[in-house]
Amino acid sequence: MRYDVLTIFPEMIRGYLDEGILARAVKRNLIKIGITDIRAFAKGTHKNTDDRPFGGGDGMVMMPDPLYQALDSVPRVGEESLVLLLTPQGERFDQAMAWELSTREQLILLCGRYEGIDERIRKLCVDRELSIGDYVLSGGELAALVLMDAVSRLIPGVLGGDKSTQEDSFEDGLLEYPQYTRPRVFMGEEVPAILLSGDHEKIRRWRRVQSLKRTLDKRPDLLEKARLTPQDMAMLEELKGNADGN
Ligand code: 4HQ
Repeated sequence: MRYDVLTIFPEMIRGYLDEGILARAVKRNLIKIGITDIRAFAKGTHKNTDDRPFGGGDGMVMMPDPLYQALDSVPRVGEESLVLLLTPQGERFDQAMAWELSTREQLILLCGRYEGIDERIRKLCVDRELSIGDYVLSGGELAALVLMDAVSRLIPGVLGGDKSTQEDSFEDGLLEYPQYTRPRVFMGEEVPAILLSGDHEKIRRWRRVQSLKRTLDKRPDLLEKARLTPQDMAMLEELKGNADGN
């Protein structure tokens, strides 16, 4: 996977990518990340990338020319490259979309600032508009980082073992079961005895029940899309029967 991020704040992207899972993935050549400074394509002594909106009103709009030139400067790899714009108006980014995007050869991420970008860039250059959630960010940079993080961990080899990807939250559409590590007693709170039993089949079942309980309790909306076995369904019916099942 190759990502190209277009931004007027390249340091914001670099800072995050210098550490952690993504940095390791870059070192191992599992992903490549190009950062393009939109300001490098701005003209005039002030190198402006934004201007006042036609028709008046508050705020500034990113000018089309620097964005167009910046996009034009990005080398296209393969036939599978996509230009994505991060915007609250986009389709909601979720785990299913992360899987879908992870099969692309190249993702070009356009990060807007201010009130957004000139509409003609959207029309001429953008393949898909994505939103990471219903809130307003100060720019698309954090959204681009969120997307790159979620997509990269689905690329084989980016996480340690391949299995952890599958077992993680959302891969079956359920929330994670509770986790414990040493010590066995912390502030008087004990680790559930079953986890110390060594009975792996019992532990597996306990964890599944915990995942189902949590999802029912905290995010019942997720159950509609979850991948559930007949046993899961039966367990859910039982859990729903309990007044306030804990
Ligand atoms: N933005 N998901 C960029 C967002 C956003 C979101 C606000 C993006 C401002 C200029 N991006 N503009 N939510 O809030 O992706």
